[in-house]
Amino acid sequence: MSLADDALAVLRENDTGAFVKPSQRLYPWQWNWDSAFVVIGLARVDPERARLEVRSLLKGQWADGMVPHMVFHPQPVDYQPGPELWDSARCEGAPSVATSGLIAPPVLATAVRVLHDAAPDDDFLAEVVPKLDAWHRWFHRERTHPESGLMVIFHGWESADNAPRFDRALARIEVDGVERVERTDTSQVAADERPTDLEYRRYLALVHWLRERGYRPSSPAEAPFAYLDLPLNSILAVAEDDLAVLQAAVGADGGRARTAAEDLRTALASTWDENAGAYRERDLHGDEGVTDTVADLFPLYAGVPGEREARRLVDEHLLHPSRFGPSPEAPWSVTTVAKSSPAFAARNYWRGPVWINVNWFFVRALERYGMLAEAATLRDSTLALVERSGFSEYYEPMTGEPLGSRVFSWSASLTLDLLHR
Ligand code: 9WN
Repeated sequence: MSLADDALAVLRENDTGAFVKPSQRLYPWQWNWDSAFVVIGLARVDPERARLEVRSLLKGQWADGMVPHMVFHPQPVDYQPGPELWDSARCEGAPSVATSGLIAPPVLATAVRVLHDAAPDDDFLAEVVPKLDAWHRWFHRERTHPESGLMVIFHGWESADNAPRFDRALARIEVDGVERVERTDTSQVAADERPTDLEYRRYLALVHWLRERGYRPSSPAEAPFAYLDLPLNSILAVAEDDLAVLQAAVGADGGRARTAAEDLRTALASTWDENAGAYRERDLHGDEGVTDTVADLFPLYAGVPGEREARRLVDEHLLHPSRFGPSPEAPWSVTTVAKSSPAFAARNYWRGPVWINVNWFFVRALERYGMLAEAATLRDSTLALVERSGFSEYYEPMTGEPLGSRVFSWSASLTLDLLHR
């Protein structure tokens, strides 16, 4: 069987009929950006199935436009914390299917654009474009930090869970009252590859706080965790570009989305740190700074840097052997934390390992800047990694060893896309 056949077999295996689970047992519900990545992989091989994936995710859309990070389509599965944690039925405007109350980086409009380019379907587009527009409007209404113009996240689960850039913000979260933590993940994956129990207690304390407010804090100042996350903002900028193209395809006005994308790029550009040659994130209750995580490089995906800044980001960070790039001791890149950072942990989740979706974002980023040789090298090494270690959730950068879930949908799905590039 070819790599493409193997990848497709993973998606078939994880398919519940209505949605593709991120992985069979570790993640048995529908997750937002996972499904968007699935759509990207299926766009060329099974567009009809890809359309169903989009429709299933949009069943979780709230009346105010939010498309939550998890949708709990009824099915008998063992996963904690499950729908009871969120209790979405109590919230005004929640859909009939149970969902979480948080969001994920909004990849869906980009996925629908890939699908539309591969297999246009006007009726489908007319159905989903207004929903995507409502979702994007939700961001600007509910999550704008007025001073910077960037979107705020209220939980690490809205971006990269236990990335070291959130450590200080999370350390401030009181965990009183969250004594027992029910979690199924560590019965399936080695505990040292996952967030710690203390981190989980903080995640749950934050969910409890948000749930009491219907997941709508009155302001970022009030929220215990409020963070200007560069990946989410960069992904939204690209999604707005893609939405504008889709709107043009259905004869709708793409003006709002185009302006929003430009405004986000301007806001992202102002976080550039000339000394570091990278972008700065901001914890709204703490410091701002370059975090030594791959987040600092994400504006490249959205086309924010000029040629000179882009070259610095790539040469001094993305591909630099002591930073995020390949080196003789650690040939597998892109690491999620710089290898020169004291926080780098080769096996732990978002604290160092290589993730296929991160590589996919940077292949696109390099292509966007015309750095085609660099893009091809990263693409080829990413495909070599899955060829050697399977469609794992993440990988050890020194050995390429598979970590986390071993049959992970977005790794399979984005492999299908990378094979086409
Ligand atoms: C919590 C499903 C999801 C991804 C996230 C990833 C992880 C869950 C977890 O798995 O999050 O939502 O258990 O940590 O961080 O990006 O969508 O694959």
